[in-house]
Amino acid sequence: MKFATRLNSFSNCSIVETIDQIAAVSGLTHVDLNYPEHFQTNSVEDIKDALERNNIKLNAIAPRFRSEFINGELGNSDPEVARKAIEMCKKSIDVCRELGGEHIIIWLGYEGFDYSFQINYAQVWNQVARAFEEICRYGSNLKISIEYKPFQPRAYSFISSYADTLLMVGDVGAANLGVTLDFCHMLMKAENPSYGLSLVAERNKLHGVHLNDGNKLNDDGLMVGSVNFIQTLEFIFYLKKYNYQGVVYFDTFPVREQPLEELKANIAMFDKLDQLIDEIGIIRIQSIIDRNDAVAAQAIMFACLK
Ligand SMILES: [Mn+2]
Repeated sequence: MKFATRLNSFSNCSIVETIDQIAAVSGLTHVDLNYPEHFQTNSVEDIKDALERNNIKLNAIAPRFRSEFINGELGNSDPEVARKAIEMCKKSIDVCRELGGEHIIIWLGYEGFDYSFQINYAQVWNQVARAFEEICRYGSNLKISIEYKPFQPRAYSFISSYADTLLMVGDVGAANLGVTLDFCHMLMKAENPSYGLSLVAERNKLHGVHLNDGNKLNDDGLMVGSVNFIQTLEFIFYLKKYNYQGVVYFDTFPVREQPLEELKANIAMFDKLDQLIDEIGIIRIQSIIDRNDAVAAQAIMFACLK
């Protein structure tokens, strides 16, 4: 499996120093970078050198929209601000190409609303769809994906679930547009993560995975498998079943934890669950699912506890 991790927890050093540090962790193969925030102190060239000398690949660039977009990004009612948001996505595409990456992950944190009667839903939907169309055309040789989140920082995110994300992907109709699923965001929406994964993967639209854990209503960013063990096991089962070839990015927030140790724990937990699935047997697990018997399904949990 290909692994990447969130870099913002390594806040006491530059991005180049962070890349040098995480490269020492066995199993870490990729990095994701935020644009423009990760390019403030190190140039694209510096980062390229750091990736090459550490034999680490760039996976994705994630545009990060700052406070000038506080009232919305691609769907902003001010055409100048909406244009700036598109241009930032295009600039992310340029940087991604320069660094040999293959993926742009767009989280529209400010796209949403807090009050009834605040926005024109249909108009904003069409504006956002047209913007994605333009971005996908510009980045036609890259995967472009939408990372949804149900709320935070807005009371209601405009794209908030796997269902409305798939609806947007369908309305845009670009072959390179897909979905990045964030496990915590799915829990916040009270989704069962594997159900969403299955619907997205069946349509060949699973571009990215952010793995982490949490206590449902907040984007906790806790270590993989630390809270929702069986749902994480099921999620990894479906990643294997659909032969997911993308990167698993640990979107966790070690605030008090030593970030390198936390990264190692995430990789170790993923590998352990992956191994448990193989030991129990993909065919046996599938045969249990096909019986549609909840009591029989507990055998999977028992097998993990052996
Ligand atoms: Mn995420």
